[in-house]
Amino acid sequence: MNNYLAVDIGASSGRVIWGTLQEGVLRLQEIHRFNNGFIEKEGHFYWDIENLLRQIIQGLQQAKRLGVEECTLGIDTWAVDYVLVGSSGERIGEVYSYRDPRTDRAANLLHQKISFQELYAKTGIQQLSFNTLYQLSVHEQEELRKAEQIMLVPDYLHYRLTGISKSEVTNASTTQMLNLHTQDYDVDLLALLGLQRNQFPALVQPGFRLGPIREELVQAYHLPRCELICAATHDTASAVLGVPARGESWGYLSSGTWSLIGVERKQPLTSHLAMESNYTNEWGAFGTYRFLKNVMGMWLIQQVRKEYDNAYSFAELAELATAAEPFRSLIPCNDDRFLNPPNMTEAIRSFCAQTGQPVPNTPGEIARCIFDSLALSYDAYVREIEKMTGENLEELHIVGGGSNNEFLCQLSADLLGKDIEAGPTESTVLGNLAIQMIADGAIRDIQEARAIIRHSFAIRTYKPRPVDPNMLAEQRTKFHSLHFNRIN
Ligand code: LRH
Repeated sequence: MNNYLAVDIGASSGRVIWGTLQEGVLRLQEIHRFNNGFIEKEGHFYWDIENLLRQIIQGLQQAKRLGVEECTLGIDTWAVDYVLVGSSGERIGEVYSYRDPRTDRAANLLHQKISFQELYAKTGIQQLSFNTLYQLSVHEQEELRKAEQIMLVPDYLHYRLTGISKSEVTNASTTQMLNLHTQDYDVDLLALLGLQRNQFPALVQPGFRLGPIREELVQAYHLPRCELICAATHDTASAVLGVPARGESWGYLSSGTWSLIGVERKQPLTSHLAMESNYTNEWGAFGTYRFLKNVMGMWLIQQVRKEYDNAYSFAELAELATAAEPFRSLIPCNDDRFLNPPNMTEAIRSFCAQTGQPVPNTPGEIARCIFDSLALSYDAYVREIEKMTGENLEELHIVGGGSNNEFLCQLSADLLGKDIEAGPTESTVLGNLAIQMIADGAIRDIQEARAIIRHSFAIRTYKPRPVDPNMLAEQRTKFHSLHFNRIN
């Protein structure tokens, strides 16, 4: 029996999970969990990359204590953020978080040199203020000049563990610097930033065998013998691989800090409407594209929960929301004001006040406002995706931590009038492991992996309940009018 380890690091926590495949059943064991989050220093936000490395090492040590002598290992993290590496392999400067305010005006400035239309035609990537392209455009010139290599976070973790630097495509596509036509970094875009192609490692596909963990690390930390295999290193790419879908016409909602809502396609979709409505075409494993929309997801409730000093669990907040008056006040979840406000509860309340809506006061009212707004976003975007692709989505899968939120799953099913299949919560880890298992021949292909996931984990179906059509039309109109800005 082979041992597969997945390191999955999100914006708020990371895990090391041990996966095994026995008689066609995939089993997971969480062997290490740690917190993640950005550190604030003088008005800027950074990741603690050294701590992430330490935590991976600790997870590997724990695996060894549990009897794992040999394994493969795949790493996935959130997208877009990067590390600059100097000529002797040293890290240059801090690793900025994508929620750092330095990019507030970066897109506007860059669009004076190249229009968003041109950028979209090249890359098919949505405009998010924090795409790597925009981040690099405002990065300290001095540091950039010294950077021999620019690596995205998981590529850098690979590099530190193996000494090998590659640029894995699923995550690289989120830089907004890959050209859909040449299938490589776009040298003209790089030139706009004063960068060169050789500052970025060679692109590789998920499943690429990077090699063993460096011997000195194995010896110094008593690690198991581990071969690193590139997972789909963008967590959303892994999450979509882990969707237990059947057939062709399904959509997904990967629900974590972000809600990523979309479809898997064999071709990118860069129509005028897709561009205007700001849909993205992130690259997936096996030559697929994730045509999706980012929705400011559980981040909204995570922040509110912190502001109540974690006095309520997520389940309690959902329960309080259930008891609160429905559709009393709504927010445009994707508005930049909610990206990283000093206080989320206040940002929500002041938006409601400014727009003449009742101001939510209690935790239940705030949570209800967030969940109603999220469900209306899902409803609007699924319908928009169906319109743009010309396909009716027969199944909508909610995967990730948010698939545990019964209230939100049921509300989304009701508004959409569609069955929702919720689970597994661990789809990102499962997608990460699936790539390793396919790479070593234990699983034939992604269809087989999805079938295995489907029968290895509990999946719950939410059937839509009847909804008053007038109420639905009214709320949809209200939601639409709040999202006045098309680039959201
Ligand atoms: C989700 C995610 C998402 C990106 C964002 C930066 O964790 O990777 O797909 O847009 O973080």
